Amino acid sequence: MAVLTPGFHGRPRSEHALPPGQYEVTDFPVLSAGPTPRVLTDTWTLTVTDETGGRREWSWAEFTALPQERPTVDLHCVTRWSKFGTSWKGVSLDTLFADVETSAGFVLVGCDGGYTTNLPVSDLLGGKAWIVHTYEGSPLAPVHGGPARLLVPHLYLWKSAKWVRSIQLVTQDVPGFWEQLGYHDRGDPWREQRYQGDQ
Ligand SMILES: Nc1nc2c(c(=O)[nH]1)N[C@H]1C(S)=C(S)[C@@H](COP(=O)(O)O)O[C@H]1N2
Ligand SMILES: [Mo]
Repeated sequence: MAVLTPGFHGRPRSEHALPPGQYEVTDFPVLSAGPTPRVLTDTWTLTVTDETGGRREWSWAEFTALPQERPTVDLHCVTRWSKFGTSWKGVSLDTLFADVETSAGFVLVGCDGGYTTNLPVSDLLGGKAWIVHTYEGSPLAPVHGGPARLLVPHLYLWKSAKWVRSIQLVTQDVPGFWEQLGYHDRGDPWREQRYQGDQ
Protein backbone atom coordinates (compact mmCIF):
# COMPACT_ATOMS: atom_id res chain seq x y z
CA MET A 1 0.00 0.00 0.00
CA ALA A 2 1.31 3.43 -0.84
CA VAL A 3 1.62 5.81 2.07
CA LEU A 4 0.95 9.35 1.00
CA THR A 5 1.99 12.24 3.19
CA PRO A 6 0.11 15.43 2.39
CA GLY A 7 2.44 18.06 1.02
CA PHE A 8 5.26 15.61 0.35
CA HIS A 9 5.74 14.72 -3.29
CA GLY A 10 9.05 12.88 -3.06
CA ARG A 11 11.38 13.01 -6.02
CA PRO A 12 9.96 15.35 -8.65
CA ARG A 13 8.63 13.42 -11.58
CA SER A 14 11.01 13.87 -14.49
CA GLU A 15 9.61 15.87 -17.38
CA HIS A 16 12.16 14.16 -19.63
CA ALA A 17 11.25 11.37 -21.98
CA LEU A 18 13.29 8.90 -23.99
CA PRO A 19 12.54 8.64 -27.69
CA PRO A 20 12.13 5.06 -28.98
CA GLY A 21 15.31 2.97 -29.04
CA GLN A 22 17.31 5.39 -26.86
CA TYR A 23 18.94 4.98 -23.43
CA GLU A 24 19.97 7.69 -20.95
CA VAL A 25 23.61 8.61 -20.28
CA THR A 26 24.92 11.01 -17.67
CA ASP A 27 28.35 11.60 -19.20
CA PHE A 28 28.74 13.61 -22.41
CA PRO A 29 30.10 11.35 -25.15
CA VAL A 30 32.19 12.90 -27.94
CA LEU A 31 31.38 11.91 -31.51
CA SER A 32 33.44 13.49 -34.25
CA ALA A 33 34.08 12.26 -37.78
CA GLY A 34 37.61 13.70 -37.74
CA PRO A 35 40.11 15.55 -35.56
CA THR A 36 39.07 18.54 -33.45
CA PRO A 37 39.96 21.64 -35.47
CA ARG A 38 41.79 24.50 -33.80
CA VAL A 39 39.44 27.46 -34.12
CA LEU A 40 40.52 30.95 -33.08
CA THR A 41 37.82 33.45 -32.19
CA ASP A 42 39.86 36.42 -33.46
CA THR A 43 39.51 35.17 -37.05
CA TRP A 44 36.17 33.36 -36.59
CA THR A 45 33.18 34.53 -38.59
CA LEU A 46 29.67 33.20 -38.97
CA THR A 47 28.23 33.61 -42.45
CA VAL A 48 24.65 33.28 -43.66
CA THR A 49 24.26 33.33 -47.44
CA ASP A 50 20.93 33.34 -49.21
CA GLU A 51 19.98 31.70 -52.49
CA THR A 52 20.71 34.90 -54.45
CA GLY A 53 24.24 35.26 -53.03
CA GLY A 54 23.26 37.85 -50.42
CA ARG A 55 25.47 37.52 -47.40
CA ARG A 56 25.44 38.38 -43.69
CA GLU A 57 28.52 37.94 -41.59
CA TRP A 58 29.25 38.28 -37.87
CA SER A 59 32.64 38.45 -36.20
CA TRP A 60 33.01 36.79 -32.80
CA ALA A 61 32.51 40.17 -31.10
CA GLU A 62 29.40 40.87 -33.16
CA PHE A 63 27.99 37.38 -32.62
CA THR A 64 28.45 37.46 -28.85
CA ALA A 65 26.88 40.96 -28.72
CA LEU A 66 23.60 39.64 -30.21
CA PRO A 67 20.70 38.88 -27.82
CA GLN A 68 21.54 35.70 -25.92
CA GLU A 69 19.23 32.85 -24.89
CA ARG A 70 19.74 30.08 -22.34
CA PRO A 71 18.06 26.89 -23.53
CA THR A 72 18.02 23.75 -21.34
CA VAL A 73 17.35 20.79 -23.61
CA ASP A 74 17.63 17.02 -23.98
CA LEU A 75 20.07 15.61 -26.56
CA HIS A 76 19.43 12.48 -28.63
CA CYS A 77 22.23 10.83 -30.63
CA VAL A 78 21.44 8.37 -33.39
CA THR A 79 23.96 5.96 -31.76
CA ARG A 80 21.17 5.62 -29.12
CA TRP A 81 22.37 7.69 -26.18
CA SER A 82 20.25 10.55 -24.85
CA LYS A 83 21.37 13.14 -22.33
CA PHE A 84 18.77 15.04 -20.33
CA GLY A 85 18.77 18.64 -19.16
CA THR A 86 21.81 20.15 -20.86
CA SER A 87 22.14 23.94 -20.41
CA TRP A 88 23.52 26.21 -23.07
CA LYS A 89 23.90 29.86 -23.95
CA GLY A 90 23.86 31.27 -27.43
CA VAL A 91 21.99 33.04 -30.19
CA SER A 92 18.67 31.85 -31.59
CA LEU A 93 18.53 31.19 -35.33
CA ASP A 94 15.47 33.47 -35.30
CA THR A 95 17.79 36.30 -34.31
CA LEU A 96 20.37 35.42 -36.96
CA PHE A 97 17.70 35.15 -39.68
CA ALA A 98 15.75 38.26 -38.61
CA ASP A 99 17.07 40.40 -41.48
CA VAL A 100 17.50 37.59 -43.99
CA GLU A 101 14.98 37.63 -46.80
CA THR A 102 14.70 34.24 -48.40
CA SER A 103 12.27 31.91 -50.03
CA ALA A 104 14.71 28.98 -49.78
CA GLY A 105 13.39 25.92 -47.98
CA PHE A 106 16.66 24.33 -46.87
CA VAL A 107 20.08 25.06 -45.45
CA LEU A 108 23.45 23.42 -45.81
CA VAL A 109 25.53 24.05 -42.69
CA GLY A 110 29.33 24.20 -43.01
CA CYS A 111 32.03 23.81 -40.35
CA ASP A 112 35.72 24.16 -39.72
CA GLY A 113 37.10 20.74 -40.61
CA GLY A 114 34.72 20.28 -43.53
CA TYR A 115 31.69 18.63 -41.88
CA THR A 116 28.32 19.52 -43.36
CA THR A 117 24.70 18.80 -42.52
CA ASN A 118 21.42 19.81 -44.14
CA LEU A 119 18.16 20.90 -42.57
CA PRO A 120 14.82 22.40 -43.60
CA VAL A 121 14.69 26.10 -42.69
CA SER A 122 11.52 25.34 -40.70
CA ASP A 123 13.58 23.22 -38.26
CA LEU A 124 15.82 26.22 -37.48
CA LEU A 125 13.11 28.84 -36.81
CA GLY A 126 10.47 29.27 -34.12
CA GLY A 127 12.70 28.96 -31.04
CA LYS A 128 13.96 25.48 -31.94
CA ALA A 129 17.64 26.07 -32.80
CA TRP A 130 20.59 28.09 -31.56
CA ILE A 131 24.26 28.67 -32.20
CA VAL A 132 25.73 28.12 -28.75
CA HIS A 133 29.10 29.02 -27.28
CA THR A 134 28.60 28.20 -23.58
CA TYR A 135 27.81 24.81 -22.02
CA GLU A 136 26.84 24.50 -18.32
CA GLY A 137 28.20 28.00 -17.69
CA SER A 138 31.63 27.51 -19.26
CA PRO A 139 33.01 28.20 -22.74
CA LEU A 140 32.10 25.24 -24.96
CA ALA A 141 35.00 22.76 -25.03
CA PRO A 142 36.68 22.29 -28.43
CA VAL A 143 35.78 18.55 -28.56
CA HIS A 144 32.10 19.47 -28.23
CA GLY A 145 32.31 22.10 -30.98
CA GLY A 146 33.82 25.13 -29.28
CA PRO A 147 34.01 27.97 -29.83
CA ALA A 148 30.50 27.61 -31.30
CA ARG A 149 28.18 24.88 -32.53
CA LEU A 150 24.70 24.59 -33.88
CA LEU A 151 22.17 23.15 -31.40
CA VAL A 152 19.01 21.62 -32.86
CA PRO A 153 17.87 19.43 -29.99
CA HIS A 154 14.57 18.24 -31.49
CA LEU A 155 16.53 16.36 -34.17
CA TYR A 156 19.24 13.69 -33.81
CA LEU A 157 22.49 15.26 -32.66
CA TRP A 158 24.37 14.83 -35.96
CA LYS A 159 22.36 17.88 -37.14
CA SER A 160 23.96 19.95 -34.34
CA ALA A 161 27.08 20.83 -36.31
CA LYS A 162 30.19 21.49 -34.21
CA TRP A 163 32.65 24.28 -35.14
CA VAL A 164 29.92 25.88 -37.25
CA ARG A 165 30.97 28.67 -39.63
CA SER A 166 28.39 28.93 -42.39
CA ILE A 167 24.72 28.52 -43.12
CA GLN A 168 23.88 28.43 -46.79
CA LEU A 169 20.24 28.85 -47.80
CA VAL A 170 19.40 26.63 -50.77
CA THR A 171 16.22 26.08 -52.74
CA GLN A 172 16.96 22.37 -53.29
CA ASP A 173 17.88 20.09 -50.38
CA VAL A 174 21.58 19.11 -50.51
CA PRO A 175 22.61 16.10 -48.40
CA GLY A 176 25.37 16.70 -45.85
CA PHE A 177 28.15 14.43 -44.57
CA TRP A 178 26.12 11.76 -42.75
CA GLU A 179 23.09 12.20 -44.97
CA GLN A 180 25.22 11.24 -48.02
CA LEU A 181 26.36 8.15 -46.08
CA GLY A 182 22.82 6.89 -45.59
CA TYR A 183 21.50 8.73 -42.55
CA HIS A 184 17.99 10.15 -42.69
CA ASP A 185 17.46 13.50 -44.33
CA ARG A 186 15.56 14.96 -41.36
CA GLY A 187 16.40 12.80 -38.32
CA ASP A 188 13.43 13.20 -35.96
CA PRO A 189 14.21 10.98 -32.93
CA TRP A 190 10.53 10.69 -31.93
CA ARG A 191 9.76 9.16 -35.33
CA GLU A 192 13.01 7.17 -35.18
CA GLN A 193 14.21 8.60 -38.49
CA ARG A 194 17.72 7.10 -38.30
CA TYR A 195 18.47 5.97 -41.84
CA GLN A 196 17.32 6.80 -45.32
CA GLY A 197 14.16 4.86 -45.95
CA ASP A 198 12.90 5.13 -42.37
CA GLN A 199 9.35 6.56 -42.60
N1 LIG B 1 31.67 19.54 -37.32
C1 LIG B 1 31.15 18.41 -36.85
N2 LIG B 1 29.97 18.45 -36.20
C2 LIG B 1 29.43 17.32 -35.71
C3 LIG B 1 30.06 16.07 -35.90
C4 LIG B 1 31.29 16.05 -36.59
O1 LIG B 1 31.91 15.00 -36.80
N3 LIG B 1 31.81 17.24 -37.04
N4 LIG B 1 29.45 14.92 -35.42
C5 LIG B 1 28.00 14.98 -35.24
C6 LIG B 1 27.50 13.83 -34.53
S1 LIG B 1 27.33 12.40 -35.41
C7 LIG B 1 27.09 13.91 -33.24
S2 LIG B 1 26.32 12.62 -32.47
C8 LIG B 1 27.33 15.14 -32.44
C9 LIG B 1 28.14 14.80 -31.22
O2 LIG B 1 28.32 15.92 -30.43
P1 LIG B 1 29.24 15.78 -29.16
O3 LIG B 1 30.58 15.26 -29.62
O4 LIG B 1 29.30 17.13 -28.55
O5 LIG B 1 28.55 14.76 -28.28
O6 LIG B 1 27.99 16.15 -33.17
C10 LIG B 1 27.60 16.25 -34.50
N5 LIG B 1 28.25 17.41 -35.06
MO1 LIG C 1 26.07 10.98 -34.06
